[in-house]
Amino acid sequence: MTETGKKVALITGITGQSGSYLAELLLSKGYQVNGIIRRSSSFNTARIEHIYQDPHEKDYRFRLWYGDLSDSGVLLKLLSQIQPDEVYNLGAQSHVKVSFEIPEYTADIDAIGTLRLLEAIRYLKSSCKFYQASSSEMFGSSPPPQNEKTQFAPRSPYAASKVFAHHTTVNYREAYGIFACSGILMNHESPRRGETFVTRKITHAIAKILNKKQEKIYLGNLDAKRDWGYAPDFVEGMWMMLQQPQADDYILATGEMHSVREFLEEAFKLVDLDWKNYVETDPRYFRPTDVDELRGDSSKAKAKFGWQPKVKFKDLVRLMVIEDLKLAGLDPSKYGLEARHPLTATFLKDLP
Ligand code: NAP
Ligand code: F7E
Repeated sequence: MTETGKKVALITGITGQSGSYLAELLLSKGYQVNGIIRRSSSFNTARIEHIYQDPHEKDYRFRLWYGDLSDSGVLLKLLSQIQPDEVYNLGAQSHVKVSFEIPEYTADIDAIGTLRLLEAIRYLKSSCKFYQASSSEMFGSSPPPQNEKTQFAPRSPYAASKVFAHHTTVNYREAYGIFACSGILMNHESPRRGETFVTRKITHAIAKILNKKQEKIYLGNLDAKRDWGYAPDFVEGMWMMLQQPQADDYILATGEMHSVREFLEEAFKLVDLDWKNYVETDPRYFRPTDVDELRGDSSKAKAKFGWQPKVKFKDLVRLMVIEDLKLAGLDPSKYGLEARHPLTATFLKDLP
């Protein structure tokens, strides 16, 4: 708590898709939000520029600190300096395909990075609550529907690292009484999704195709099926987990499953194009092992704290296409689409 009674949050991965929405959500709830960012030779803060605040202000509501999940010393220092009430560990090398190319780095950040943070919390005897960004990728080859009891069967260095981080989170809860929750989240997307993840790659390409700046889109496995939800819905679930009387692990999911091919069909149809004329497969986008089917069962989160996603597949595709058209300077109404989808997140309208 700050002297003026604000709850204090610390977010790793604040520059990422979910970190940026979570920061907005916490600000709208009156938190002081602190985020760890990596030093980079060019700016990587585009997703949080709209909430940036001059660091010289007293009783600030938003501040960024340099750090890295590979650096135990800085994690210890920041935890003891910031004294957070809630820590959200969203930082990760989050790209599954890339994890096959840089497996050791992925494990260092996604697995050992989580251990470093939990160990710093334990060492400092901090009473903060801890959220771990676990992933449905951990289920790998276990068939759907996946729930909290489904066996983990990871199919990538990314997934194996997240399994380690999940078990470490549970262990630190049991061994040291830390209020540590593992949120096992199915894929969540948004207009802020990185452009190399398949949903955004498609909606981004559609805008470029319409602008005649791209002719084809090259993809890998079109048969993979995912449970795609909307990132702002999911960050609300993260926060809700930490407000419960006891720490626990929860799945967040929409319960719907669609293939990459279905995503293509739905997205191209919105701008009156046939996806088959624009898509080619390129072996470089296939993974040595992929996850075939993910469809989550989030009935525990619904029963315990009433979490339910507001945005399902069709609305998600539509709002991502609309936002990418706008970003490319195109008018969505030319395609019969509204200028802003009614379900697009607006956490900041309540900013105190
Ligand atoms: P994202 O957009 O890729 O963001 C990842 C964040 O982690 C970025 O802020 C990145 O910083 C930061 N990061 C990377 N390496 C780091 C390091 N060495 N030290 C500190 N921070 C580092 O991912 P996201 O989609 O927001 O996902 C957030 C978290 O949820 C991740 O842990 C991801 O694995 C997990 N997750 C995501 C999904 C999903 O579908 N989105 C589902 C389940 C779980 P830079 O900006 O500097 O790169
Ligand atoms: O792939 C197939 C690909 O990279 C989805 C991360 O946020 O969600 C994400 O991981 C599917 C896979 O997401 C391309 O093979 C086809 O089967 O968008 P993606 P992901 O691997 O599911 C989980 C839950 C996380 O935790 C991760 O952090 O789409 N696919 N063609 C392709 N995928 C990509 N990226 N690019 C293609 O060209």
